[in-house]
Amino acid sequence: MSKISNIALVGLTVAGLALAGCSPQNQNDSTESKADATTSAAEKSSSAAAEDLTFEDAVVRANEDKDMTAIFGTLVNHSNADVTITGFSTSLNAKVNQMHETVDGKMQEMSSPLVVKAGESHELAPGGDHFMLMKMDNQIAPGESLNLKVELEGGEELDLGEIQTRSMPAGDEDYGDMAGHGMEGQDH
Ligand SMILES: [Cu+2]
Repeated sequence: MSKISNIALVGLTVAGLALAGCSPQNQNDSTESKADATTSAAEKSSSAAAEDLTFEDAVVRANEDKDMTAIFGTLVNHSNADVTITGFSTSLNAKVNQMHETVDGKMQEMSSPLVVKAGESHELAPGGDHFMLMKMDNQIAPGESLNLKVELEGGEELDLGEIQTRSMPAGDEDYGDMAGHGMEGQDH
């Protein structure tokens, strides 16, 4: 007796699952629903990517001479896959945007893309790695902000949002050497 009721219960459960699994598929039979499903899938994947990488404690160094400034903060990879950053751009439209590393106290362009390992973070700080902006059209004053986008390996662009400008003490970074380095190979 109990064996029969168990089988009946299993049969009901399977029927219930099959019904649940079927209903979205039935909607996809109409062309309109299919387009909706495709759109929401695309939105879902792009918003997931945006949440994978965040930029914490981000700050732009205020600079009044328009020659150069830098962006600092902590890149945090929330995903379980490495994120490779190959470049960046900002709403400030600097003529030169470079990812810099500091070697022996001197800034230079990174020799390889910046990899933020899965589940880890990477700090951009004065005296260390940073995003360098050079030859800006406009100065940026404290309190102003810019929008930062990073380019990922494979060509995808990720919007990291608005970053506030702040006055930061000079001297924690060797801008003097950088001025020479940054202008190398450029008409100036
Ligand atoms: Cu630099």
